[in-house]
Amino acid sequence: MTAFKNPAVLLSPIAEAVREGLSARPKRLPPKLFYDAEGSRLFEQITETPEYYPTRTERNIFRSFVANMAEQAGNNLTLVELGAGSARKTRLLIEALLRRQLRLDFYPVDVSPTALRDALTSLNGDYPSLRVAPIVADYSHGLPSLKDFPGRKLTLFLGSTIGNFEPDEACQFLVELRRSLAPGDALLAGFDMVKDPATLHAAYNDRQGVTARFNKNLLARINRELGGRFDLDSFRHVAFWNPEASRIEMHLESLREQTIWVQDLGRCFYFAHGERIHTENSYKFTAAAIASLLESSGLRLEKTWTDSKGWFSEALARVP
Ligand code: SAH
Ligand code: AVI
Repeated sequence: MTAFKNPAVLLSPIAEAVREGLSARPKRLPPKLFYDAEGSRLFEQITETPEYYPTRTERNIFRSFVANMAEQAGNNLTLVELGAGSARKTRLLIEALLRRQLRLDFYPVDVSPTALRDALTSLNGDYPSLRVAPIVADYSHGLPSLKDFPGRKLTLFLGSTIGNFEPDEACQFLVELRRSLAPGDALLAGFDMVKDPATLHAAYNDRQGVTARFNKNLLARINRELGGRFDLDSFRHVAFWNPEASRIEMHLESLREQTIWVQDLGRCFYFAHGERIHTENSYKFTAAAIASLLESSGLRLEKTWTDSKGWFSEALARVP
């Protein structure tokens, strides 16, 4: 009998998504592919640009209301954070919870090991009664079974990352989240609000070009991981507000007609001059849209907090 051996070279986990997305019409790539080590680094840099207001605004909401948020969330909580990234803002909530309970377990979940390493290094050691247990996982492929984690859960989904789902996917995701939690558990989610188009446009077209580099890193990642031959200078970053769909759209536009070879996929992809790859939607919300999304997912909206300009909102919802 011939013994079966696993092949020594595994195809990168992004291969199927890239093959499928670049074969689609119009071409698309899922935004979760942004976050390799370089993408996570660039995202952190975006949050520091003067134009990208969401992170700063959400942090200010936390600074103003975190004690009230912690009180509303409940007692003796276990903290889970989806798409935690470097978890910088989460510190404020961790400190507020640790003022109310003796110890805290924190499970940051992220597809990016680099981001989680960052979270772990920045938190560990600072809080003796905090235990951090990072989980590398893709939350769009089934959530970790949160019911198995001890205690009453507070799940965080910050930064308006929920806005990177299509509306039906966001609802489905929340239904799945509700089912993976127990009655009485809570969700604290951040939502970026609809605002004047110039502010929205600037946030995704920063003057230093960090968002453009973040977007183009998708092509660089295909080059690194799949032996792609993309010339980054022959694509341009395109981001605009689509008022009908209430979303910012990001695309990469081919500046000439070209055919790109991707070694590990064993094929090339044709681009017409001006053809775009749709790389991200970032939906923006109204108070009514937040209430309707949470309620149609079977969650009970308890309280919202916002900044003085109404640019960003934090919503606490509970599993009935
Ligand atoms: N919550 C942080 C980071 C937001 S950036 C903040 O508010 O600043 C979005 C984060 O979600 C990234 O760290 C990215 O790696 C992660 N992410 C995106 N799609 C994901 C997926 N499908 N599964 C798990 N993590 C994902
Ligand atoms: C993570 N997510 C909510 C960000 C957003 O604003 O949609 C990702 C991002 N894309 C471009 N800039 C930031």
